[in-house]
Amino acid sequence: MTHLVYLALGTNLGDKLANLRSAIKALAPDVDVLSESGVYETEPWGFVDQPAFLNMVVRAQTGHTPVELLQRVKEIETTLGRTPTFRNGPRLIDVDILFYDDLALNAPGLVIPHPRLQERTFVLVPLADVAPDLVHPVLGATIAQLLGKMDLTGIKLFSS
Ligand code: PH2
Ligand code: MG
Ligand code: MG
Repeated sequence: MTHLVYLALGTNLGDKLANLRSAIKALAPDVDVLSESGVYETEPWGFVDQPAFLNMVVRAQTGHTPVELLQRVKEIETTLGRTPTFRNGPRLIDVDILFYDDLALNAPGLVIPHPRLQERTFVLVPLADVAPDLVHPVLGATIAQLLGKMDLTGIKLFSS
């Protein structure tokens, strides 16, 4: 049984583009990437006094359950060299599960869809590259509709 998932990637330390590439490479064979958004340079959100981020989104397939997928992405973050900081603080690599089929899950340590994606242009803009017509299973709006309400200052295409 394969499942369609969307993952958000973010990095603001070290060689950011290389961090994104390494994370995507490390997803195989557990997660089969079907398409990639552009890479966006984004102003830090939440805690502003830190370097700019690079953000992107991938659309992918996996045979893993949501919890297995979370364990796998956490392992990848650690293998790539992520060390604990603080909430919204700088990170070498962050891989977040945005959607898993049209599942709505609220488990300790794992909420799907990602509970804050609709507030974040650094997620919505790249997500709209790969899935503008995807309907958010809880909010009932498409990604393009969610993005339509947002102020797009502080985000620019870095590489497509
Ligand atoms: N991630 C955060 C907090 N703030 N800001 C930007 N621009 N991009 C991110 O990926 C990001 C952030 C926590 O995960
Ligand atoms: Mg995150
Ligand atoms: Mg995370």
